[in-house]
Order: sequence, then C-alpha cells, then structure tokens
Amino acid sequence: MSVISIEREGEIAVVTVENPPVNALSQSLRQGLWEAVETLDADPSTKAVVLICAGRTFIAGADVTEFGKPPVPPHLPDLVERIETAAKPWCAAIHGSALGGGLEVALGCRFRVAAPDASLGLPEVTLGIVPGAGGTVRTPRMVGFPAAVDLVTSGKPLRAGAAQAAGLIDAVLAGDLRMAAIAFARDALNAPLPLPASRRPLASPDAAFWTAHEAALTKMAKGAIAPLRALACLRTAADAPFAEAMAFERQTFLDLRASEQAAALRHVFFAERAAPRPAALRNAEPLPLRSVGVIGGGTMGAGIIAALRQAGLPVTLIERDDEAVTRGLANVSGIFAGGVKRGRLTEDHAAALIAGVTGATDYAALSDADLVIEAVFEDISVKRAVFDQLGKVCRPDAVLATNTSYLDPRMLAPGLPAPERFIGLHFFSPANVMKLLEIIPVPETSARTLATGFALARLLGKVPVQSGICEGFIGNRILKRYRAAAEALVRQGVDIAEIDAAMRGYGFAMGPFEAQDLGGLDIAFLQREGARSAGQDVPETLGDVLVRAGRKGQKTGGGWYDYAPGDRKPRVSEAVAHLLAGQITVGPSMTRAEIARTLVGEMAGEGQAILDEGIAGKPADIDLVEIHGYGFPRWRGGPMFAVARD
Ligand code: T1G
Repeated sequence: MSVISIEREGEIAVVTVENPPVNALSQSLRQGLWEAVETLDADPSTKAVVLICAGRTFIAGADVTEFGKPPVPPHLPDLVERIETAAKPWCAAIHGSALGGGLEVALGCRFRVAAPDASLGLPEVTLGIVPGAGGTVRTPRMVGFPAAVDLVTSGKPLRAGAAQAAGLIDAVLAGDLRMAAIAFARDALNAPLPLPASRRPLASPDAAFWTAHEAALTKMAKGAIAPLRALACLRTAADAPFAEAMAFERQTFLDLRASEQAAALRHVFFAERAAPRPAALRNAEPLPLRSVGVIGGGTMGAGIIAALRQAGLPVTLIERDDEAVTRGLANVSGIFAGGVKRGRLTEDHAAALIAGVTGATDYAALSDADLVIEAVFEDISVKRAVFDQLGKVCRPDAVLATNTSYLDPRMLAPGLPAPERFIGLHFFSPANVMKLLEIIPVPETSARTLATGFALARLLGKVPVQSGICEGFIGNRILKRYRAAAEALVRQGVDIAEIDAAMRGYGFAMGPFEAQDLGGLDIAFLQREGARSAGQDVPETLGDVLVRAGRKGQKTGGGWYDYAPGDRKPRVSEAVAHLLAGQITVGPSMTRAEIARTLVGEMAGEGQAILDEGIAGKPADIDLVEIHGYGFPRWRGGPMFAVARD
C-alpha cells in the first residue's frame, strides 16, 4: 500500500501521509513525498499543496528503526530542501505530534498550521543525536536563537498555541483541520508568499549567550553529549552561511547516530515503548478504573493519591482516625501546593485536584472502589489487618494492591476472598514524580488483575516493570548489591568521596554514600536489625557501625559525611575515618573509571542473577528499573546494556 495519496480540492492539492503507527519518515515515505513534489510541480492546475497525515499524529520523525542501517536516498535534508524549493507553496497541517524530522519537513513547507492540541518539537537529543535535516538551522530563523536553543537542547515539545506565539507556525486552526488548512492555503495565494525558512534573516546572539548556555548545559547534561553538540550546531547556524551550517549539522548527526550514547538511548526508547504493553497480556482485558481507594496518607500514600488525582481519578483516602485523615489530606495538599509554587499547577487546578480526594475512616466507603492500594506502615500485621478489612467490604472483582517494598506479598493477605484480585504495586518516592512502577503478581493473581496493574501504569504515565517475588524485588535487590559493593571498596581503602565522585562522573546525580546520607542510613539498618532479630545471619555493615554511633545521615548532621547545620554540602569526616579505621585494609588504588566499572558490573551481576531466577523477564526490564527508579544515567542505557557493550 502506498504511504502517500494525492487528492485535489480545486487548485489545492492535498497530500496525505499514511504510514502507521506514527507516520515515521521511512525510506518509502521519503520516496513517496519526493515523487509527490515532482508530480505536483509538473501539474499546472495545482497552485498550492496541503500536507496532512492520517492516523493519530503528523510525522513523528525519522524512522528510528532505520538508524542501525546505512542511510538510503532520498536523504531527509534533500527532501526538505526539495519541498522548500517546490514551484508551489506547501502548507503543513499538523495534528498530534510534529517531532524531529516531522517538524523539519514542516519547516521546509512555506506555511505551518496546527490543531489546538498539536505539539511540535525536536526531541533528537533524547535519542543521543541532533536534528539531521535542518532543525538547528531553520528553527532559529523562525523563532530566534533563545527559543531555538530551548527547543533543540531540551528536546521538549511546544503546544500549538506556544508554537504560534514563538513564530514556529502560522495559525492554530480549530475544527476540521483538512478543510481549514485548504482554506488557509487558498487565502495565502492572495498575498505575497513569505520567504522560505532558509532565507529568513537571523539575529545572531553574542558570545556571552553561547558561553552561558554551554555552562548550563554542561551542568544539566551530566555526561550526555548530544545537548552540547546540538548547541554547537546552533552556534554554527548563527555564525556560518546556511549551506555550511547544514553540512555541519548533518556531519554531527551522522557522528552521533553511530555513537554509544545514541545506541543506549535507542535501547531505552524502544524498551519504554514495549514496557506498558507486555505481549503476554495482549488478550487480557483490564478492569475499568473509575474510582480508587488508598489506605494510608503518609509520604507514599499521599504521593500515590497525587499521581492518581493528576490522572483524573477520584480517590478515597482511608486512615485509622479523623486526625490521621486530616494529616493525610494535608500531605496531599502539600504536594499540590508545591506544584503551584514551582509554577507547574495553577491555584485553581490544585484546588480541583484536592477536591477530588475524600477522606474517611470507615472502610465501607470503599464498597464500590475498582482498585484499592494499601500504603501503610511496612509491618506485616498492620498490612494483614488492612486486607482483612478490604476482603470484607470491597467488590469481589475490585483489584486490591499492596505498595510493600520489602515484605513478601504472599504473606500479606492470607485467606483473602477472591485472591486472584490481589497484586503488588510498588511505587517509588515521591510517587507522583518517580516514573517506575514495579508490578508484582502473586501465584493467585489473575491475568485481568495483572492487566489492570499495567493499565494503571499507562494511565499514570508510569514505566511498569513486572517483577517476581524475592527480597527487594528487582530494584531494591540491586540497590543492596550496589551498596554492599561500594562498602567493599571502602574496606579495600578506596575513599568514600572518591567512590561518590566516580559515580557522579559516570552520570549519576549522586554517589551511593551521598544518596544514603540524603535518604537516611537507618532505613536499611532497621531492616538488617529486623532480619537479625528474626534469626537471619546478616553480617555487620560499615553503615551499621555508623548508625550505632548515631550517624544516620543529613538528618543527624552526619552519616558517611559531616554536614554543617543547615548545609547539605557533604564534608569528608575525620570521625568516620576513625570509626571505620579497623575495618579497612588498604589495597591497590583504583581510578574513577575502574570504580564505576566495578560497581556497574556488580549491578549487572545481580541483574543477571535476577534474570536467571526468572524474577525479571528480560535485561531491558532491569535497565528500565535502574533508569526510572534509581537514577542510573539514561544515556548509558542501564547496567545490563552498559555491561553488554563494555
Ligand atoms: N520511528 C519508528 N517507530 C516509532 C517512532 C519513530 N520515530 N516513534 C514511535 N514509534 C513506534 C513505537 O516504537 C511504537 O511501536 C509505536 O510507534 C507507537 O509509539 C533527522 C533523525 C509520536 C509521541 O523522537 O515520541 O527525526 O511498540 O507507543 O504514546 O532530525 O511515539 O507499537 O511497535 O510511543 O502515542 C524524532 C518518538 C526521531 C519521536 C507517539 N522523533 N516518538 O506516542 O505511541 S529522530 C521522536 C514519540 C529524527 C531527524 C531525526 C511517540 C509519539 P510499537 P508510542 P504514543
């Protein structure tokens, strides 16, 4: 089937692209568009052309699946130029997303119009590349350099209204886009045509502009190379003639496309797209989710409620007494107030979000809930009491979930009627921000309940990963191994600060010891103490030595580091060196690269054990857990990917 069709509306030709699922610029589409330009240029009855797409979106970019293969003509820069120099003006009619090469094609058109809910962007840096068909050269000619730098180096799209305000599009057209675009093109013929983007004047910024952006990007990128290379392309667009800037951009694109970082980011791109729709659940119908109950309004419960509200679901919060209900609702309001303070929410929106939460102490309020998520204290008897109540009041088909992060979910709902509706849904704190959701079925869990867990993840915009049952599931189990391996290096005489610096250099926002000081050393200590009092043989860790000395992290003014009052800056601690002196046997020194390779190797080693035990389905699952739950640098692809490529 041809991916291009041409229809005539009088003197206006309508070129429709149909290349599901997202009209990506595959070779056949590029060829089809090239031929359409040739055909319509040769057709005297055509005075202008409307380019529109069938399906859910405008062209969503180059076909990423073609990246590993040698490029085949027509190459995109040439196609964009062919459209730009066509004898008849082209008008791109945009709905859904015009991204990457899709926006570059639209920038080759003389006009761009969009539906009100359309979005336009150049997300190439999120794939470890730069625009490769004029995005860094034509965009600044349309919107100026400040806006172009934001668009290109952040990869974040603009909504249609903002795109028009920025000068990226000519009009936002409500209603039937096809008809409105044809009318727009017809009107445009009555006026002199605007210059093509490539010939529009440029306002080149001064050197300070570039220096400032370079510094900010270096800080933000944490080792990702594409944003800085994109900035270099934009600077070349400011300083060099159009053709030279295009050549520089193209060479940068081809270099980066073949890079390790781009391979890693493509791996993550496709893993993220596959995650919400596991093949095994293709035929399982999830339960429709209209109302949700959350048990417990503490940090995790409030975060989960905020995520549910932001997805538009009405929520009932159950707490043990009125005072606790008030505290829980205040926690939720606090999250939304933070959103207003950061300019992410309006006061009205925050008020509407909190209005959708009902607080109660009587479980009967959940008699018609479709899903209930338990987020109470991490204690087996407290959780069992909750599920005992839920078993009595909830509908037999309602999904009942636990947010436990360490307890065995099989132990939490003994004797629950209709146990097939029980499942583990492990959110990460803050639950309204962290994208990871570990989904943990128990043996009784039905396919429908599991499918409902994945449907919830899609609704909340989370990255779901199914995990089997073991201590810490996937993420916390690997975290335990990572921390133990980091401590083992300390025992070999490697500096605590050097290990943290090595992992920051690898791309993490924080090293393992700084992160523990932020979260508190006592959480893991109490778990180990709990296991010890249950008779398990759990060796004493260096962290335990510190906690027993009263060092729980920032909250006690000291953990692995010292902290001055009111200051979060970690300071190397003499007290720690003294406390741990007896545990350290100085071994051979290690470079930061060796430290990082050792620790990432340990993570991947635990990942492999998890795969061998069938706790996780595929290496990409481990990578998604580490990237979306534990701050593993995205441009490294995750521990499994990184070690496989090493
Ligand atoms: N190429 C190939 N396949 C793609 C694709 C692409 N660009 N985008 C999506 N898919 C597949 C995806 O794998 C999934 O497949 C299906 O489409 C639905 O995707 C020269 C070089 C457009 C906002 O980075 O952001 O242009 O799993 O689940 O939620 O400068 O897809 O069903 O088999 O995400 O509705 C720049 C990437 C490329 C856009 C739709 N473009 N895509 O979201 O669906 S680089 C992008 C998206 C470039 C030029 C450079 C989203 C979407 P499957 P989905 P969605």
